[in-house]
Amino acid sequence: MAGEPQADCLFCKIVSGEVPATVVRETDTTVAFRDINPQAPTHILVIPKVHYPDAASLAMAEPQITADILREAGVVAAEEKIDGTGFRVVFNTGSGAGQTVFHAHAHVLGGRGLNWPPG
Ligand code: DGP
Repeated sequence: MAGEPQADCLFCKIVSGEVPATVVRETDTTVAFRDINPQAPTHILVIPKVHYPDAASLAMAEPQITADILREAGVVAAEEKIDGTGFRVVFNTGSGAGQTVFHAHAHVLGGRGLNWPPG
């Protein structure tokens, strides 16, 4: 059923605690944890507890949880003190855009200069 945990999903296992992660924040609907392969001094992933394969499908089904993720991205950025200099929120969507884990997630990146356009 849509939104249900998937047995083969890494981020569902982080939500359940089966796979450990460095969790920095948790709400009723979201978990935020440090990326295992950071691309910036601060690199945190904010994910919904429900399973959708990407941000677009999450937004169609669960607009409030999508908003929760954006709110949490801002809260995490403030807690990490990267909001003053600027930070980036990225939803890689599809393998051609670099998505490797097919459970919706926002990357929150900051703590260094961030070029535009991204690679
Ligand atoms: P993406 O490529 O947009 O699908 O981002 C997936 C991110 O997930 C990538 O930056 C690395 C991160 N990642 C992969 N496996 C793990 C893990 O086991 N733990 C943590 N904390 N992050 C992971």
